[in-house]
Amino acid sequence: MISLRPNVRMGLVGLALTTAGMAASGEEPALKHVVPKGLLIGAAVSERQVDGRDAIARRVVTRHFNSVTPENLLKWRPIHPQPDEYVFEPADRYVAFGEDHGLTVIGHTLIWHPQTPDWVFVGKDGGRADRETVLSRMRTHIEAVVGRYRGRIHGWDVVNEALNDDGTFRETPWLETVGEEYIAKAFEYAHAADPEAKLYYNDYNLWKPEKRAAALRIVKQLRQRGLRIDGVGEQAHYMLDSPSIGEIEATITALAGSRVQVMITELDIDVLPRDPEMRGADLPKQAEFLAETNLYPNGLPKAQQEQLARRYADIFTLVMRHRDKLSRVTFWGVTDGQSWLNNFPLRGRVNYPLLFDRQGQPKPAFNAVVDVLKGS
Ligand code: 9MR
Repeated sequence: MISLRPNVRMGLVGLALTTAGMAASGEEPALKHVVPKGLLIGAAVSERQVDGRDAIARRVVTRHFNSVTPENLLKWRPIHPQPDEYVFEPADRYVAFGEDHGLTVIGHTLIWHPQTPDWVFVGKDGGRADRETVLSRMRTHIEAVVGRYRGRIHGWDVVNEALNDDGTFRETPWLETVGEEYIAKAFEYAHAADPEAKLYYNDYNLWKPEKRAAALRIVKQLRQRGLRIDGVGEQAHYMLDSPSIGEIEATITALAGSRVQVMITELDIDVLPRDPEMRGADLPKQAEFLAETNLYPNGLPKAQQEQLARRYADIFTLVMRHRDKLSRVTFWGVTDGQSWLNNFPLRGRVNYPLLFDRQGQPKPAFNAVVDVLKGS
């Protein structure tokens, strides 16, 4: 039974949804202790959290989660900015942090279109590099990064966001220079660099049937070539009212039907209006957009707080129903204050997409999730 009681720690909101008998915040149950056995529960972490500058979020991670994904520090640009330059220190600290706290360490991501430096695609003459050059750079990068953490990073998002929503291949420099085979090559090189590592394809909006079908074609084609693929991640950057639970459920069952591990890899719930075309820096009328959509600069009102809690409860009810098909649920961030959604599509909106508030305190949504996980 859900009841309302005043909670001083929820300062901005004033009231917290809580269940009868639930411990006060600070003594709340650890998520990792209430998830079903065999289901990993993770969070994307930043450099600041790993090295302790964001001590609040770091504490939340070590208390509540049993898996971590690096939000940015393993992407190509930060780790391999120049052909002969690798910056491994942040990633070394990330992997050691995961090991020190007994967390299942995930790698994100090897091949993506943003965050890849221009030099990867530039040839000797300054024009587009040819196919062989790009493939050789891809191989060198994957061997260096996957090889360095062999046996320590449990699974890799090998290719990220290769598809458009209509199921066609996204036109990226990878596709232009190598052709569709770039996906297979990335999986081949990753497997060679760490034969024990699990290998995943990761994308968003796989609840859209055309896109999901295309992701399943990727799985099938990799297998037809004898290549390893262990899982598919649905990122799950969701809204309060979309996609529907039915659409998410159809995604889980369809992916599981292809005998891959199904993972929810980047879960968050945007409570602010989105640009329907998902533009970022090129959004027109930015000042107006900011003024009209930054709806809750001083705290999330109670009604929306409850709506967020119900949305999370519905999602975790689904997770529980399909726990035999899901291997991991990872949130994209730890506390509301550091979520990427405060800066997307524009910097400076105040968003509330996660289970922990800006002080690292559990929100009503957290209590709702715990209720579902405990089966109450
Ligand atoms: O949250 C990440 C943000 O800090 C970065 O600026 C951005 C670009 O590298 O990537 C964000 O994470 C993305 C993830 O790597 C892939 N799926 C979408 C995520 C949100 O944009």
